[in-house]
Amino acid sequence: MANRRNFLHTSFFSGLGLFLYNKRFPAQPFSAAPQGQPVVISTWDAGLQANKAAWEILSNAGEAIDAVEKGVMVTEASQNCCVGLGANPDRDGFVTLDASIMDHRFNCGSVAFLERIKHPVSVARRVMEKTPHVMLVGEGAQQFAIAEGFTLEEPVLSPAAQKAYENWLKKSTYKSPLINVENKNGHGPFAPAKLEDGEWNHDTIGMVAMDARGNLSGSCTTSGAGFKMRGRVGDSPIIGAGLYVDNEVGACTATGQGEDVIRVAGSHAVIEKMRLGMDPEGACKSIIERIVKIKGEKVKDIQVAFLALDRRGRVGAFSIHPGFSYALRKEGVEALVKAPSWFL
Ligand code: SD4
Repeated sequence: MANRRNFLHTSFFSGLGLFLYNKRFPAQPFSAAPQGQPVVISTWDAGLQANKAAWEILSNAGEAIDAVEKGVMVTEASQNCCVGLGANPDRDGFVTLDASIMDHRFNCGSVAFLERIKHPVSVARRVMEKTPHVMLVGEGAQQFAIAEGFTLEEPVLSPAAQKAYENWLKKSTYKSPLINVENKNGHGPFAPAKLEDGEWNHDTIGMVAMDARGNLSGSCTTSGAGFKMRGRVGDSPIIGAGLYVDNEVGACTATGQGEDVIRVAGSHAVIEKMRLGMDPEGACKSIIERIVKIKGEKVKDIQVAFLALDRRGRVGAFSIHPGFSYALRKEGVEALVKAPSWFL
């Protein structure tokens, strides 16, 4: 039973505990960036539409975590491009989806090899918010989604994905396809001409944003590399590879050949460069150079791009090959920006 002496004893030590706790974990461990200037960036042309949805939230004093979820949901629901249930299938014809999300407090969630769910990014958010885990995969992720009220849907390939798959089946060459590279006619990633020839293979949206409070968040969602082996998982759902957020420093997302992003823990590596003082473009460039060095001759066969935002609201990107563009939205600006690249 508690008596006064015990109470004093307890309160003294719990007071001391609080003091020590506060010393070790300062009251504001997640310091905010300059306030009032929201910004959102996302990969590829599809980012323009996605940014619109994100901007609705950011420009109304909403939170970055809501913006990056709602933003990429637009792309997931779209039948016109290559993310979500209408996207390129694996080599056996199954659409399998990967997604991740991360907020300004190192909370993160992801799903991989998820089938028949329209909005994998929202399942990733539920993993983050409702489970003690970071990542759920395959059947388990699907079971969790159903338990959370998501409904199972049959994938309906977009006409472009259907055609690309049929073309691919003619040769069925199983090697990692060259992805996300501008074709010689200068078509962008969603140009039908490129999709129709079955070579084009772009399947991801990554988004990072800062809200009016100066908090950062990010999301990434994909059907992965088209015509991949069944069960293959790329960088997009791997925290630190396809996505990373550190509110003290910045946020980064990746697109392109996932295996080569994972190899260097790409998005985390970019953040660490920014922590050392590099601006976002310089940091993205330096990790692209690391990949170029690792890959040697083979670098001509892969595309990787990083897109980053720092806590001051500066943005930057860099890719291996030309052709990577990102969508930018902030007060008074709505643009598709062509990123610099290692090959000219
Ligand atoms: C993956 N990084 O699964 C993704 C693919 C991608 O545009 O970005 N496609 O490897």
